[in-house]
Amino acid sequence: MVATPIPSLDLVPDVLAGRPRAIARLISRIEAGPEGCRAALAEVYRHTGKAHVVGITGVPGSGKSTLVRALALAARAAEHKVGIVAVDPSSPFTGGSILGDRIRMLDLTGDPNIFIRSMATRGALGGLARASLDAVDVLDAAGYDLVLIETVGVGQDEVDVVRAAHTTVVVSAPGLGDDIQAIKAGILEIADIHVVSKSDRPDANKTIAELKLMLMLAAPSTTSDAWQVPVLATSAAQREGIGELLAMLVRHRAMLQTSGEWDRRRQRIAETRILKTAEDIIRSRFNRQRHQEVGRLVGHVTDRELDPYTAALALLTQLEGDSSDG
Ligand SMILES: Nc1nc2c(ncn2[C@@H]2O[C@H](COP(=O)(O)OP(=O)(O)OP(=O)(O)O)[C@@H](O)[C@H]2O)c(=O)[nH]1
Ligand SMILES: [Mg+2]
Repeated sequence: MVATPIPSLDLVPDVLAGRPRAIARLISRIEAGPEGCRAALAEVYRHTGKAHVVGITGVPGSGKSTLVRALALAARAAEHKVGIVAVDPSSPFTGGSILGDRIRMLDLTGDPNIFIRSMATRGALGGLARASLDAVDVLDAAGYDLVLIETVGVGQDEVDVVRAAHTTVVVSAPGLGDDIQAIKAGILEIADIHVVSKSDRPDANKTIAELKLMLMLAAPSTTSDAWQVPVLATSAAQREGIGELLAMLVRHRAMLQTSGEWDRRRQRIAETRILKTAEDIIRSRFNRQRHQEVGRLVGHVTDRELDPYTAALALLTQLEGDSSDG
């Protein structure tokens, strides 16, 4: 007999009490797939909505992980409980720094008021956005009042994840090429706060000037009456600008709340959550279905008895009929 694992729902009281082991376990189950923990997640969700969720994005190597770590330490010193969800890119092109991230983040562990989790994909397509945002829920419900999500600013899924935050920070860095990388990545306009990291480097001033110029040119879409998107210079290496960034996050949250934008963002986030979860359910149903149904259709399409379009519709019709679980 194999020992039966604790049902996910039974982990929830310990999660709500902020016990790191239970939090880590529940997040591992979320990563493995939502099937076994839907009741637990529903219960967790009822206890969310208290944390300030901050998305931190930027191109690979822009200094996000280092910044997140410095920011977490500063927030910790200011009596915050800080949760960190680092979204490991599933793309084989950007997977190289994962180990480095884990090493750099090591010195934060052991502090019960900082919880760090790197989300890994299961090698399956998609699902990372859903799992990451579910993990944010767990940390929120567990009492982490500041939750930082690090994602690389490449790929729709990653961008959707940071947009499911109350405040979005876009990190640019000197020394990564001539252009402002955020423009190329298409993430310039999602920023509530711009950070130019590695300000200890001599070429940082050029990056700051270029970014400010770009923002001026783009002014109508990037500023509102209530909020002028600031450009902050930080150096995680020299511990400079980190306190200012933390203060700016607090200011942004206050602005959201006084302007009414907070509620609009919460609605936008709720919408993203529904859509990402639905996508995930459809994708996993589809993948299951594929194995059962697609083999039969492959034969017909190979033999030219069916065209791919008709076969695809047949597959989808079959999928719709199988909507009892997921
Ligand atoms: N000079 C200087 N270098 C920094 C600073 N912060 C980060 N770096 C360096 O920049 C490189 C990338 O830093 P990371 O924090 O891993 O960047 P990242 O954006 O998380 O990278 P990915 O996760 O791969 O996208 C590392 O070699 C860091 O040592 C800083 O404040 N000053
Ligand atoms: Mg990183």
